[in-house]
Amino acid sequence: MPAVVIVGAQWGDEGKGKATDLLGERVDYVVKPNGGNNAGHTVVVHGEKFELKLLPAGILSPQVTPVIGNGVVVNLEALFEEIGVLEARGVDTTRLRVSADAHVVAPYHQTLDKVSERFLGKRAIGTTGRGIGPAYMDKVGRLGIRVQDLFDASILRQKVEGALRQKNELLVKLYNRRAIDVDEITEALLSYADRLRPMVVDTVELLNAALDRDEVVLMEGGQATYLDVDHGTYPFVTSSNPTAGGACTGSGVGPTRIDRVIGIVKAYTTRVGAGPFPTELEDTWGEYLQTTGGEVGVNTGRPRRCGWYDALMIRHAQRINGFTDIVLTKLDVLTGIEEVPICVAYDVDGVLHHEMPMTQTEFHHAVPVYETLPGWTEDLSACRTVEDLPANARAYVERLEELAGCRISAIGVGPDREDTIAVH
Ligand code: 2SA
Ligand code: GDP
Ligand code: MG
Repeated sequence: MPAVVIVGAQWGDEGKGKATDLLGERVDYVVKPNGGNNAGHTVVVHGEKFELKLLPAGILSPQVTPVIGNGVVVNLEALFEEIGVLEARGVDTTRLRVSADAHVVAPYHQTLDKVSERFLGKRAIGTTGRGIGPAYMDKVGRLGIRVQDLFDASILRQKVEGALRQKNELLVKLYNRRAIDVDEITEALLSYADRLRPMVVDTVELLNAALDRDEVVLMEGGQATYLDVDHGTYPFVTSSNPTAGGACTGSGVGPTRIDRVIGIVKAYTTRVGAGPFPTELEDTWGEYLQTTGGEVGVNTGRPRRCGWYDALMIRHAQRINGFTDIVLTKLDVLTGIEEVPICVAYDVDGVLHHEMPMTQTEFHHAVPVYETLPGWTEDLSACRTVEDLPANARAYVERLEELAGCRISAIGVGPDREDTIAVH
């Protein structure tokens, strides 16, 4: 079996971590192709809760080799902290492999993330403050520091000097901050070199050789489709490509080797940070979904904004990513709601849209048009087949499948690995 890609279809936190962990039993490599420690997954294994940020969810499956791909931006302090926490809980992390081409998030990236958000005022993106945007800006601007640079002290110093020349101008003159010292940063980065060395390999070769041996490589996109810098709700996006195409560039696995793209779709919608959100509920229903769904950011502890399911977004995500199938998560959270609304169109200044509008202005003005389906009151957590689901829950799933134009191959009915229905 070949390469499989997992993509979030909404604004993140759809349950990608659980889906990856679930598939982990049948895969050999789990690759993180984009993002950094702005991600956050909660994975529950036999009742034990693990919170992962930078590490791919595959780290929890002993037979899986977890890989940090070239498209990731790595905060080394965060990496070793996370490794330390997992090791203390008995998880073996020695299988971890890191691409020599991945970029490093330096302390000044975090400083710049925070000051630039403050500078934006009301127009702030609501970033995670982890320095992700500035690290990707340096990558594209050819001022980045790569993991391999840590193994050549003189090159590293030159690169840090080059990056700081520009940044110190910005920090001192524009943001009224003190200049950052080249030696201090160089030494700080070099202090990780020895620990990092054994993990660093040519991951492109590693992954393609595994595929040549018919091993299974799972690529797990961080964040989600509508946080994609190209396809998301720009500028309220992250600075990488979490969509299926980004999994190829972020791992060095060619598109012809991928034969399954799984869209992870929550049975309702959530978003952390600023930006438009047509089906957002700013009433007691919003609070209900937030509380019942436990919708709090893993990484920053921010409460997630909540709203009803948006069928236009999922159909558009299906186009961008070419999903072969969808994993629907958190269906159990909707239990007890008498009538479940599904957004099937937008009213944009009096004009009805049945597909995602072309411009951001229209999306900002979109007022959801709902159809409602009868709800269910039965507890879903023990359901293991589609037939176990109450008829109304089944009808809701079937309607979502129809609106998405894509097969739903699994349904989440609880946070644990076991709380899943495989659809045959
Ligand atoms: P950034 O920090 O530059 O990537 O922020 C830019 C936007 O991307 C959003 N973003 C996220 N949205 C949902 N979940 C994310 N990760 C954490 C999690 C969230 C947390 O998985 O639980 O703990 O807050 C994530 N990472 C980035 C962010 O909110 C901005 O809108
Ligand atoms: P990710 O960023 O996409 O991996 O998602 P997060 O881990 O940030 O958020 C998803 C949350 O939903 C986590 O707390 C999961 O444990 C939980 N979860 C995943 N699938 C289900 C499900 O089917 N039902 C319920 N109730 N919780 C789920
Ligand atoms: Mg998350």
